[in-house]
Formats: sequence, structure tokens, C-alpha cells
Amino acid sequence: MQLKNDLLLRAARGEKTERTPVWLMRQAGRILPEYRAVRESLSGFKELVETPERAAEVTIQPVDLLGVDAAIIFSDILVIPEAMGLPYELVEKVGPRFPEVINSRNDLNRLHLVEPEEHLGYVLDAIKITKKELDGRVPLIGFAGAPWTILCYMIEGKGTKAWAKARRLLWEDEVLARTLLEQITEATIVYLKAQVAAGADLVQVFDSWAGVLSKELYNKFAMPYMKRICDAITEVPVTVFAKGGGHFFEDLATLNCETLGLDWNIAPERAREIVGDTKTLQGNLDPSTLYGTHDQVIEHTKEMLRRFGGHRHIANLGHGVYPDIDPERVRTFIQTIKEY
Ligand code: 1CP
Repeated sequence: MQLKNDLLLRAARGEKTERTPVWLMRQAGRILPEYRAVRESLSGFKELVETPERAAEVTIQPVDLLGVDAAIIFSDILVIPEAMGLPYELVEKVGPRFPEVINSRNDLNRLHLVEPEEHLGYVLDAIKITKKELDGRVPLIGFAGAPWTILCYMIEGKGTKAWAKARRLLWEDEVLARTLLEQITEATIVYLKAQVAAGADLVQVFDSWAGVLSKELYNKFAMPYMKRICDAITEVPVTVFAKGGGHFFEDLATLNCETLGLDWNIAPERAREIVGDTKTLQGNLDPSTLYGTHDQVIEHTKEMLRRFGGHRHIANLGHGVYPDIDPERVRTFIQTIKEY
């Protein structure tokens, strides 16, 4: 189907656009009272993710209520470990928890190959319903976690600051680490391809915990798998967001992806110098800026747009929008970009 607003896709491919497209990481959920209303009508986050009609509904909310140039399917990166055999729970006000984790090579026996239609059919159905209901208004973004970030959760069982247990594994049992990374990579490729077949117009790979690895370890334990994913997804543009990865940005620039996401700690000018005109850059306003006043949001958003130079840029925050940010400030951010 022909998209009415294809700014995101044209920007990703490096084509000229009338203006810079904008969307926000974590735009679905969290900040919108309309999301919380849907969430409270169900037993919890997981039921929402696993009920395709309701997941589609909250996916479209930011398009209607905030005016973003893309929707991102409402799901979570943790559906992949679950599909592989390690279920997650979402504990209210605490976060994700895995009752069982991978502690030894023996634990790999618990994992199995992922068949997207069988294990993740609810995500694919949500994508199909969303596409139908969007009716071509804006593109739909599919996503998955990067192998390193998914390994972090499968080893630790919950979010941590330093991911020391996961990093310890890289030194203590390289064979286990690599076997697990391989399995996650295979699952991620078939999953992303199934999302595209269901209707995703672009896919983003979130390497949220990239920043805890040195350049050396990232190149050893993350890059080979990121490369495999980028090389495998040829159907739609691919965005790689490696948060905290400024110290190996030169390496990320070699990936076969259309767009690289930037967090707020890397200067747009430096990123542009490294990638030249070969890639689109996405980002990177510090999300905390949206705690500022209306005028401060306008000023800093304009400054960001100026620094990216208006070509091959997709405007976004440098990470997900924080849950307690006033949706009015988000609207100001979006409006400033649309009017620039
Ligand atoms: O816009 C959107 O909200 C789309 C849906 C979305 C996405 C893209 C959710 C819903 N999660 C994600 C990705 C995700 N999940 C990432 C990568 C992006 C990032 O770095 O922010 C990560 C690391 C997770 C893991 C996760 N799931 C966390 C982080 C915990 C930690 O380790 O610090 C949390 C809190 C969740 C639960 C979750 N996922 C999504 C929502 C809206 C929530 C909160 C549940 C709720 O209160 O409704």
C-alpha cells in the first residue's frame, strides 16, 4: 500500500525530504494517560503485549495524539528470550524479571529454535492489525533487541547497572557466550523477517546496553552478530541504535544498515564526519531536556536540528522518553521539528 507520509523511509534511504521526520523511542505507552487507561483495563503489561487488538490500539495512540511520523509496534525486546524458552514476568514498579536464567552450558538445553508464527504470532497479528488501522498514514517500525543486550537479560534475569555477570561470562566461558549469541542472532533474524512479512516498513535493533562494553569487547562479542543481522535484513531499511556506543562509532559505521541512532553523548558533527553521506543519523536530544520549560524545549530542539544539518536526519531523543515527562513538552518537541 502507498504511504501518505513516507518521510521516515525516504530519510532512511537518503532521499530528499521536505522536512525532518520525527518519532520518539518509547513513544507508545508510558507518558500517555490514554495508554494507562488501556493498560489498567487489562491484567498487566504482558496481557497488553499479547492481545493484538489492544497492542495495535496503543501503537496508534501516539500517531493520533502526538502527531509523530511513524508508529512503533507495541511489544518488548524480551519476547525473544521467552520465545527461545526463558519466560519473563513484568513486576509492577520493579521491571522485568526472569525466573530462570542461563548459568551454565547445560542450561542451553532449555532453549529451542524460534518459529515466529508459532511462538510470536501475537506480535505478527498486532503488526497486521496496526497496518490495517493505520491505513497508510505513517510507516510502522518493527524492532528487536540486539544479541548482546538480550544476552544480558538471559544471564542476569533482570536489569542491572553494570551487567557484571554478563560481562564476566565473556571472560570465563567464551564458548557459552558465543553459543548463546549465535542462537539469539538466528532467532532475531527470523523474527525480524517475520515482522517485515507481516507489514513492518523499517526495523530497529536496540543495543541498549552496548555502552558497558569496551571497544575491544564490543568488536569481539557484539559486532559479528550485528553484522549478520544487518546483512540478513535486505527487505526494508534497518536502524541500529547502540546506546553508549560513541567510543566505537567508527565500527558501527561499517554495518550494512541505513540508519545509526545516536544517544545524547555523541556530537552530531562527529557522527556525520565518521559516516559521511553513507548513512542517516537518528536522534539525539537529551530526553531530560523535556523537563525544561516550553521555550527551553524549542531552543534546544532547534539547536539539535541545526547541528544535524537537515539532511539524512531522523529527529528523535537520545533514548526513550521518560515516563513522567509532560506530553505537552513532547508535543512542543514534535511541533518545533515540523515547523523548522
Ligand atoms: O514506544 C514504545 O513504548 C514501544 C514499545 C517498547 C519498546 C520499543 C517497549 C514497551 N519496550 C521496548 C524496548 C525495550 N524493552 C528496550 C529497548 C529500548 C530501550 O533501551 O529503552 C529494553 C531495554 C526493554 C526492557 C524493558 N522492558 C525495560 C527496561 C528494564 C531495564 O532493564 O532497565 C522495561 C521497564 C520493560 C517493560 C516495558 N516495555 C515497554 C513498556 C511500556 C514497559 C513498561 C511497562 C508498563 O509500565 O506499561
